Amino acid sequence: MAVTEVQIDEQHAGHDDHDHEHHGNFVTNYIFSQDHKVIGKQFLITGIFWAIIGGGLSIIFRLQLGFPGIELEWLRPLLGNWITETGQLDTEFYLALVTMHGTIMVFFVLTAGLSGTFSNFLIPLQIGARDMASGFMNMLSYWFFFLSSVIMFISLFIETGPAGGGWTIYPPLSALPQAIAGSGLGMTLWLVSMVFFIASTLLGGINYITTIINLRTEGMSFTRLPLTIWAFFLTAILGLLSFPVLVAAALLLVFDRSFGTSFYLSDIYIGGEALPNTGGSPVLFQHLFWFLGHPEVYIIILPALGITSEIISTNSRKPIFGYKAMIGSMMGIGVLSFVVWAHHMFVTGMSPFLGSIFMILTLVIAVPSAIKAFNYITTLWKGNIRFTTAMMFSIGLVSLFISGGVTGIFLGNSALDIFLHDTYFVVAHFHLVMGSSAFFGMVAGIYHWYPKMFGRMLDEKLGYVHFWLTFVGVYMVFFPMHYIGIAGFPRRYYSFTNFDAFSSFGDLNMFVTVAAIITFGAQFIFVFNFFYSMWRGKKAPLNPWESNTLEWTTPREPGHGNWPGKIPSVYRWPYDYSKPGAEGDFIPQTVPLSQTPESNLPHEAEEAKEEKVD
Ligand code: HEM
Ligand SMILES: [Cu+2]
Repeated sequence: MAVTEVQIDEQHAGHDDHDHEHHGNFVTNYIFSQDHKVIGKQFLITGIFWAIIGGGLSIIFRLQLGFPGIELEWLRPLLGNWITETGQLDTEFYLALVTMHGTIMVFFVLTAGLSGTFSNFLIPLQIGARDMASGFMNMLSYWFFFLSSVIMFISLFIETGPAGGGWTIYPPLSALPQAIAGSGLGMTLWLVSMVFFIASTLLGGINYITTIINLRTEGMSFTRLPLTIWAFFLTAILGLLSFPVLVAAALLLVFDRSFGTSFYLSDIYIGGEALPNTGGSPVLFQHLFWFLGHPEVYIIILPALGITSEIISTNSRKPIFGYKAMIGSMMGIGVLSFVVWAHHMFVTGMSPFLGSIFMILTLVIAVPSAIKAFNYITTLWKGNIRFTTAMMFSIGLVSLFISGGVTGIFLGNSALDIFLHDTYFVVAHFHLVMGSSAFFGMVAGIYHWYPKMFGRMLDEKLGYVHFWLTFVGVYMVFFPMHYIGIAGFPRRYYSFTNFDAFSSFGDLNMFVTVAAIITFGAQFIFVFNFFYSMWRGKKAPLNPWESNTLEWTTPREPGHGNWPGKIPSVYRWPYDYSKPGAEGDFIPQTVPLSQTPESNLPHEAEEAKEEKVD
């Protein structure tokens, strides 16, 4: 199937002498499109929509944390009965807000919005393919995500409210519909939505892997792939191996909820009455959840790291430092990410011996993570740095990844974690290392590839303002959380003012809330820039960042099939920047070695002799 399709496209593209598709109608071109570029943009726009919702929800619960008991009557038109008669935020709705914020950010924004966007958009363009292996599956992948989004969105508006058991949906809270309001229909919709979401991820992942293995253009060996592609490739493999386990966990949860089984339930008393369930274990759920959950955090960060590699190298005008070490460390992270999950469960009463095994494995992950951080810094070192907005966000990512990674080493020690678990210290850790870093990677990617996506440039001045407000903002929001966390401030509490011990946290919490509002507000500068530039931005030159990779050899707005004529062949790796002896400071991948004798390294001179150029 795929083969014939590709051939047809080849012919079609040969005749196509202008940039736009000239057949199909609006629906097939922009809605049910099978073109990877359109699908990538669909993921992006849906992701931006969810980021605004997810961010907005966090502002509502931050208001309660920063100003306990604050009067929120003005939100009644939006939240209805979730504002109590006395004008405060409902306690159970607070839990629903935290749950939905986490779910939306982790899955809809930083998985679908990040990986979905850039894997789709960049894989064919950077490996030199006309499209994904299966355009149809790719389209399904987006529409499953869309369906999942619609269901999750509906759950925000039902009478009993959305799921409220945390983004990790631990039973028994999630298993007993009578537990809290959100454990009823809201939880059911959460589960249904996630099953569609996982189907979407798997369809996408299979496609990414197949495309990267089979459809690379001539000369594009694995050791000539840009690191973005390596990152998307490994991410897709992680997703394919881990998401099905979440389906299993969810399915058993559905059985417990609706069909009277006891996989996760045992010895539960409600109002003095014992429930009939015996023999199950809520800890089983945690094992299944985190077997996905931990790889998931790397599914989120790896694409962002790949994007960063590409942007930092291009804008340092230097080859990426340690290309093979970067690939090796991503593989190392990938393998290790499957054997550390129980570090989220040190306090479940596991044997200290088992805990120490997971502790050692967890701390080993710090090694490949540190290799990546060092390689970014050594790439920057003595580079001829161009501070584009994308570059600023990429350097910002490196900073955030290090700041957040360091506290992972604290948490990875089981003895320390018993004290820190479920405090704001954990919240600080993962918001820096995953939340903010991956968000920075995503935004960097948008600034860098926007010219390819929309044929126009984003405004760089607005970009700078956006960067500085966001960079300072996220540190102001998440850094103080370490202090209140170490002091014992717990996560997922509606109210902390009832305890004397916690009364001293008021000031920092207020500071964090104000910073969060400013940081969230700053994102609208970006949203404006994004939509305004689509119509009014400066027209993009063909290769605005003077980059080596293949996507910049396509027309300004590539049509279906990406290259009007033959797909270009590739003769070198993508990081020939500032090569000694070369004329310019970059040599695109499409320039044969035999044309650059002045800059070839000895082994390249050998290769050049055998090179077939067409
Ligand atoms: C040096 C590497 C890292 C180590 C040793 C580490 C260790 C840990 C540990 C032990 C916890 C559990 C804390 C607790 O709940 O008590 C944790 C939580 C978490 N980590 Fe990391 N981490 C590292 C890097 C990362 C990275 C790179 C990401 C994401 C990209 C990440 C995302 C998370 C998330 C999302 C949670 C909290 C999940 C939740 O309870 O809701 N971590 N980390
Ligand atoms: Cu983990």
